[in-house]
Amino acid sequence: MERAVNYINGEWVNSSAGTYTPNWNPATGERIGETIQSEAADVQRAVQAAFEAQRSWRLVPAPKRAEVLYRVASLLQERKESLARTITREMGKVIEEARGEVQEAIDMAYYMAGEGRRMFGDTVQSELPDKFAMSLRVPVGVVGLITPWNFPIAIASWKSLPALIAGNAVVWKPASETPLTAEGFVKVFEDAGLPRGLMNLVHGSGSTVGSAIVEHPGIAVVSFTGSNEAGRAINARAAALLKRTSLEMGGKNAITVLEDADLDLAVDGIVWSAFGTSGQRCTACSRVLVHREVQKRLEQKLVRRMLALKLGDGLDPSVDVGPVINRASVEKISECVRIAAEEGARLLCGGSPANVDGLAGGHFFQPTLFTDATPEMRIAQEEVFGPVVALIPVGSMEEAIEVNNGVDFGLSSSVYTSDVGRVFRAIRDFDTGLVYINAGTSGAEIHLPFGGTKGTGNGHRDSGVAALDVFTEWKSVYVDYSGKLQRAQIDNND
Ligand code: UN1
Repeated sequence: MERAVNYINGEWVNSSAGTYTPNWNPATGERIGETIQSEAADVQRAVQAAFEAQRSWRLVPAPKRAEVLYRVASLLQERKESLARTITREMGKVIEEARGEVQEAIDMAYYMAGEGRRMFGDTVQSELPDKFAMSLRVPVGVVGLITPWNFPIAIASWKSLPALIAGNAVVWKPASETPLTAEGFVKVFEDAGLPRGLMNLVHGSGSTVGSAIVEHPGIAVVSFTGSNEAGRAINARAAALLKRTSLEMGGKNAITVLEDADLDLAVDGIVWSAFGTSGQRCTACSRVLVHREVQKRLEQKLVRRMLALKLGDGLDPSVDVGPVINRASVEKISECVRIAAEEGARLLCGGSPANVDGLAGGHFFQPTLFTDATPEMRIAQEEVFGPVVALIPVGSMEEAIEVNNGVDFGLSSSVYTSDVGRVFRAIRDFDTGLVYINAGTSGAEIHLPFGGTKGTGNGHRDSGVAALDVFTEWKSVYVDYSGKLQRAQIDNND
């Protein structure tokens, strides 16, 4: 049995509580191992170590910090297969997607290593003669990262790598469902020679460890991806402490399929975005806004494709859709389906928990399709986080834009059309942080900012160069070489 412990100041250590919780494989129901549960005192130790380590790390030139990140990238590459298998065992996504997720972290490591030789500031003209003005990025100090189980390595990489290249130290609380994946990720930093104390891992619950991270005065910034309730609570508490937070939360992402769309291409995009990772992505498509003229044809094509999807253990390469994370998730999805039917959406496919031969202990849900949903139904408004999609008929591009934007979230949207004018209208009018044209709602690339509007977040972005904005402060510098007192905003000839 594998036991996951904390990593503080370069050492694998037990917590002060010394209690453990079990960790399960969602495809088989088997117990994988157990995870140490920590307390505020463990967070305190991690922050202390991070604080000490950051004092030297901030003085290391960023191109030198980058050398560690290049080694992180190549070790991730070497360990890609074993890390991917750990992801699949712990959270269930199919192995091909798990490999893709590790690739995201590899890409992020190379990208942020490259940032070590840029990290641009600005030199600007002073309004006074013989005076030089510039602005530069400086690290914030110690950052707290709280990450989810659905992308246990990719999301951790979006946050930790920009934090480190910018000269910060990290205290990380990974999701309780994916402790061994977190351990594997941290071992990469250890083996890459990251100085001790810069990357600290503290396992435990959100209410204990997460809260301690948010509360700790030594943590300057908290970057969180996860549920809306947790994100809002973090935001409220951090605001009272004048602490910066970067929050990425839910989505209710729609794919619009207009009457001039390539329907087969649209079906490919819907199936990938709605059922990839069993719908457990914040970028998952859970609404399809279909033009009435093509509704019937799209329904038929979708159902045909969905019935061919194979459910099972993600480690089996012939499986298309893995389990959902746990029993409670199966129950929550069942409840969403029940409410959708009660509110009048018409079930076309799936709709129930699934049994997979030989995997009696697994948590599976059939890929599920509703049609004739209306925009105000709960199935069209609330995030499901499972393999469920609702078709909403629309009569025009204008109506699609309105419905697309008529939800509390603003992460991702997509349109399938062959009309270039509609393409640019979608780019202009979809009010989401990500917009896709003739592609599904998922599949963001790491060198572009990732995040959303409205209830999805609080205006910050993960990944892309925008991530540096989360983990740095701007310092504005003026060098006066005139040899006399020059006063800005005042006429110095007076
Ligand atoms: C998430 O679901 O939290 O764009 C992240 C995508 C992936 C990342 C998803 N690259 O779907």
